[in-house]
Amino acid sequence: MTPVSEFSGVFEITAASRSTMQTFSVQGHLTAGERTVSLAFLNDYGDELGDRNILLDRLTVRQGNAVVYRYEMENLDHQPQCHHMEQNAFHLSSSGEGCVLAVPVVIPSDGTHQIEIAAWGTHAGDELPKLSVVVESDAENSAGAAAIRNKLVELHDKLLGVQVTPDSPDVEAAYRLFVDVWQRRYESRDAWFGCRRDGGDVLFFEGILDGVVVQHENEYGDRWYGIDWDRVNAFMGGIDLSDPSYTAQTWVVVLAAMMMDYRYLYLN
Ligand SMILES: [Ca+2]
Ligand SMILES: [Ca+2]
Repeated sequence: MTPVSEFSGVFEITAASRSTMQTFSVQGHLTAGERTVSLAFLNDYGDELGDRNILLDRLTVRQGNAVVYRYEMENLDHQPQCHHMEQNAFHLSSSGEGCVLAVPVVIPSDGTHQIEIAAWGTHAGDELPKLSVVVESDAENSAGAAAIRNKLVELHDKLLGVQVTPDSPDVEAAYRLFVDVWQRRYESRDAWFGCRRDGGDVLFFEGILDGVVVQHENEYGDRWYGIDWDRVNAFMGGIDLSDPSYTAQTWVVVLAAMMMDYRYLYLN
């Protein structure tokens, strides 16, 4: 859930050719105006036997039985590092953060809408290609904004011991921080952000993975500590670290800010 998300879905694509193309749909309430459908390929993979990719043919918006908007995906203007056009489709070949596609859609009138994506994939490895579809509006009135405010109300109760409402000043301030952090992360999506485990913080895995800090000793009796990278890499390889909408990283910052609040530090 991001500050702008309305409704969403994640789909596994079994179709492996244009002739067996599938249609995936999400449905929810939208108000009139220009909205965005954000599409992400969650699990790129490749080996000597093949390459996992997603091919997006078209996006259709329906209101009831009427088609109110249609977009051919090959017309999408996008940075070329993670795609090319093929078979009248947008060939999404990698899962990097910069590869999340923002497709503009025009919603003519308020009401329940169905967003349909016609797609197929190329298969490799032991998972099917996964497509994330998020319909987005704005950070003021979206369903995502309301859900984040409700979660902040709950956190104020749990962490700070205060009773607040979704529109009280405390929640407003925390929500503004959430939006600022999320926006900044979103705008810097192509930049590389390292993490502490690569910087040699030997206590990074404390409480997460036991015994990964190993003591070494040379023939002169000098001792030093290192990390058992085989175990660490096996552990990290089993974790899904994808955060295509940047919400996990944003919550980390917002939670850290709340835990520096005097009411968390001194009153509980
Ligand atoms: Ca097409
Ligand atoms: Ca690929």
